[in-house]
Amino acid sequence: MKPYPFIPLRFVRRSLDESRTRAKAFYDEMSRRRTTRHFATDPVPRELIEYAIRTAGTAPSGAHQQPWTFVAVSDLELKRQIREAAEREEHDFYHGKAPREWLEALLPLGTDEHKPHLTDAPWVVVLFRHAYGLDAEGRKRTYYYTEESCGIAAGLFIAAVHQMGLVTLTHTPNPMAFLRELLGRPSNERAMLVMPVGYPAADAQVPDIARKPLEEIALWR
Ligand code: IYR
Repeated sequence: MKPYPFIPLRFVRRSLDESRTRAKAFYDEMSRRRTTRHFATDPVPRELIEYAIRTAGTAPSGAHQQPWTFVAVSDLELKRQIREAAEREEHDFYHGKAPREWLEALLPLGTDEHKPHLTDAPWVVVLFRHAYGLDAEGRKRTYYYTEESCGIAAGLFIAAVHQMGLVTLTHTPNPMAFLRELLGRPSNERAMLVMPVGYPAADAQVPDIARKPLEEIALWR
């Protein structure tokens, strides 16, 4: 492949004061983000979902291969099909397939096989990871660090959703191969995360949990 042409970096150098203010404001905003399983059915305009996906698409990726597709589902019938298939898989997960240790780890969060958020939320966004590339002739092209790249993109998506005043939930049906079929995606794509997006229900609840403080997650050498 040919080298890309290089262009000057557009960069705004901020004063330290401004950086401090922005750093704190962004952290304060992100620290208010919570994952809830209780969604309102209130509609959300597609424009907002487009911005969240655009933001996700700004993620850095291995060799700039951008190995992601976001399928945004608002069609109620399709959401019903996703929910039905997910609940079937989850039922098996919670009733026999999951190792005891895994179920014990989930116990405090109170999750189960019922996934009403998949039909309550106005949007269900499914992130597909491209395990490899496919060119126009159907030849495979190796992609690099696709898990990391899609993980970063998902993080930016979640931040964007929060920033615009909506909530999302990272749902991982297990297994999730049914999504590729249901959403008609090609053989190189693997469903990675299902993210309902919308407003929280008026009576939405969240577990009373705390995040690890800085001292526990950072080391300075
Ligand atoms: N996929 C299941 C189980 C589950 C697993 C983890 I790790 C979670 O943090 C939460 C749920 C489900 O979505 O219920």
